[in-house]
Amino acid sequence: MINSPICEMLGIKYPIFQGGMAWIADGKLAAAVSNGGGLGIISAMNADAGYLKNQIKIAKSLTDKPFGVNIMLMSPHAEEVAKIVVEEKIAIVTTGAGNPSKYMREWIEAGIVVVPVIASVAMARMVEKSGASAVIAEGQESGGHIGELTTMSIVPQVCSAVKIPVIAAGGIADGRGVAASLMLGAVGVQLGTRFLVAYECSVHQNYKDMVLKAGDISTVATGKRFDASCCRSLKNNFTREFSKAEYAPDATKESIGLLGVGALRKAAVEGDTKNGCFLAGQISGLVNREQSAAEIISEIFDQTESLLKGANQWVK
Ligand code: TUI
Repeated sequence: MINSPICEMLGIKYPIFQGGMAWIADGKLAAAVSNGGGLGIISAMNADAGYLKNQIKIAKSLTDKPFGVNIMLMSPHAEEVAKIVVEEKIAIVTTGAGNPSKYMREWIEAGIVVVPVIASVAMARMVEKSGASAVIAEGQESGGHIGELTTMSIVPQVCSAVKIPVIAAGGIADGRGVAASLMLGAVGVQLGTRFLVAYECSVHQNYKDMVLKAGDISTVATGKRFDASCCRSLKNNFTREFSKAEYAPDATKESIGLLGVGALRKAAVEGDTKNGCFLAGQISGLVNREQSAAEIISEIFDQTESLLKGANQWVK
């Protein structure tokens, strides 16, 4: 049995979070992960309060275990969904793609456990000061919006810089990744890509098939030229067109920003393999099988346990 301080803090069996994947992480997936002993997370993505309320209702109808909500701070509806998590008495909030400090007082006063996703030591220190209970240190192996550092580099540096517990994210899909994360000093992990192919994940089947077929070099990070919105996704016609436009001499941050509008929906809802943006992590090549969320979690932690039990083979 693998157990860590984050399990007691959040009331979960296994120290694993499901990533708050926009257009993908809905109430049904979150409930399945929480029922499997992890922490399911609903993505508030760029939707309004009504969408989030409905997904919370669905999750509450499917599980009595704790689950979280991820607030994407670049969302135009961030202010209103920040209020909904208080009203709905959500136990855990994770944040992404920005600095959550302006909301933290209100959330902490409401008794919410706040766990920001950060991509640098500076941001980890800042959110610790603002009262975060833990941080998710995310490496650039992740799908979606990413920072500069790799998981191998960011996790130990954040662990050395802050006193609060650190969760590792980016490039983790099995027990080897979990065991390695624990060795780097993390007390838990967050996985997105592997849960994308869970039976309970409602994303379009074409999206799942793209991940299942992907290999080690199937993803690309676009948006580096205008560094505010670097994003990792599976290579396809959309990423090729995006890269061409990004490096055109007359490209601007604004013109590039507009190209991505609607592309996540096209991928996740319509399964448009040509024009959709299929956010996925570099570990996609290891994700080859559809399973239930509970099976994914128990398989990962069985493997973690046997690896850690065998670890002293290296100590002579
Ligand atoms: O946020 C993510 N992943 C994402 S966000 C996204 S974009 C989107 N989502 C929904 C609808 C429409 C668009 C796709 N994937 N991961 C967490 C994460 N946060 N990674 C990196 C960061 C981050 C970056 C900068 C956190 C803090 C930060 O601070 C910036 C600053 O102010 O210095």
